[in-house]
Amino acid sequence: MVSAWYMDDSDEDQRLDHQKNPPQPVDMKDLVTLTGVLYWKLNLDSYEEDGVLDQIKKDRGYTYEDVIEISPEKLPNYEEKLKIFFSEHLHTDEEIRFVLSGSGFFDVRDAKNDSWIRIKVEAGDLLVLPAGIYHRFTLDSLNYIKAKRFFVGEPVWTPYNRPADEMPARREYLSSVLA
Ligand code: KMT
Repeated sequence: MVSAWYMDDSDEDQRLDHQKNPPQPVDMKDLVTLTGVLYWKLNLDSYEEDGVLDQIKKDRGYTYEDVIEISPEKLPNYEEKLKIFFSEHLHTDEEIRFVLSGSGFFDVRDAKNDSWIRIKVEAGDLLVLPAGIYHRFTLDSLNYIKAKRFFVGEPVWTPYNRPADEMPARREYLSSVLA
């Protein structure tokens, strides 16, 4: 099950949970209001036939898909890629990930107060990060994730590292979440 919490400020290993003391959980219902992030839990045994994923793809116009597998053995330039994933950035399009196995953390900024919210994803979790949201990704201490990636049309993976406050995607994101 996906869960989310406000992160502590420690510089310890990015793969640790980084819960505050005491923990400050974020309800998934509140996550959409605070950040615009969307979340579905899919059934891994039936998602190919049960129509739930097909409907989401249809509703949101996802026409492209591939699979990314991240582990020291599977991903070329693993260390370099992980550094890029964990640098705070935004994209001009949604980032859509459906976790098939393994786990990891998507960190997103609370749009109002700029605090980090850590979202733990596991197998069956489908997450949509809106265009223009500042975010980053890390593996957890299990060091493995496999996920489907979706896109509307030809994929553009370009990250724009923070600061990117003047980009239209950023401005549009803020005005939709803070409205
Ligand atoms: C990205 O763009 O940050 C990634 O593709 C890494 C996360 S995929 C589980």
